[in-house]
Amino acid sequence: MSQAAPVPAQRRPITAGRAILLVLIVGVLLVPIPGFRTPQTHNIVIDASQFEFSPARLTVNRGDIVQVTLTASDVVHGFFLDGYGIDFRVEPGTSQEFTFTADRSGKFRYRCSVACGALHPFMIGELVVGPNELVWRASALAAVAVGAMLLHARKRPSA
Ligand SMILES: [Cu+2]
Repeated sequence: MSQAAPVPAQRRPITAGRAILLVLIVGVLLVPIPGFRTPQTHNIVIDASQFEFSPARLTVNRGDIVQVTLTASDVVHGFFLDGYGIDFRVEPGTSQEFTFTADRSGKFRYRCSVACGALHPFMIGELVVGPNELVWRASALAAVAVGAMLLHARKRPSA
């Protein structure tokens, strides 16, 4: 009887698939994503007038610090930001400054909170808080993982 040769400790060969997976993971973790930086500070002047805010749309990333200088160019106006509980009032010719951290992703309306005339209910703006870089990287990593699992499952011979 011949003894079976001992099976050598398995060395996992680096296959092309594994190499590609490794490159993808490193890429997802390290490649800079255009448009994303560490949290920024935005200095924004918002002018309120009958019956609009200027600008009427703000776009920031989650985690950014937003420093607002609110001015009113005709009558008394207010600035109420949904979801953030921010409400300020500004007299014409003066300014009101406030700062907040955009710590919630999504779209939030800001509206005038002082009855300033006939079209006051339509005095609305929008704050868009995009997801931050960490969310994008985590999503991309999850996508790579799912892709790798699907490929692996496909390669396996069915029992
Ligand atoms: Cu108003």
